[in-house]
Amino acid sequence: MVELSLVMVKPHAFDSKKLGIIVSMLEQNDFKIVGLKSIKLTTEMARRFYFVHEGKEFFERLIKYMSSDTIAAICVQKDNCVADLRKLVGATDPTKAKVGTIRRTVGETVEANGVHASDCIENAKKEIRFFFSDLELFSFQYLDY
Ligand code: IDP
Ligand code: MG
Repeated sequence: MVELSLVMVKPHAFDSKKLGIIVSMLEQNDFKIVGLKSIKLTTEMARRFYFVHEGKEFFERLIKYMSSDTIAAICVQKDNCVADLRKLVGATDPTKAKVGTIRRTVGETVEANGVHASDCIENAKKEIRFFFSDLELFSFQYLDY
């Protein structure tokens, strides 16, 4: 089934010019880029995006980090997109991510692990809506709400 998912290029990866490598890896693995923008998150936006982690030990550091500099939001489309993207992105800790995954390639630490990827279809829809309007996505019909 055709699905959409959301990739976020984290601040250190964007700042160290890894956007191109990340987009290349996505395209080489059959993900179609259907929306792309770069913005700087406010702390309030970062809190909203990561609200499921509120209360965890790393939450405040994560919010500070994610709102510290420019990020890129990328909406991708593919069959089985959400699960395939998580596979291509790899484990949260880049040192544990398999060779050939995005996090193993561009990640530095657990926090600065290069990219975020949606973890399920429902969250993908919410996260895409967080960043993009219909007009900014040429495949918005797959969001079905
Ligand atoms: P995920 O990004 O692989 O889905 P989550 O558990 O959803 O991993 O955590 C969200 C983000 O929070 C991670 O990508 C990572 O940057 C950060 N994070 C998760 N666990 C830790 C930790 O133990 N220490 C520091 N940062 C963490
Ligand atoms: Mg997650």
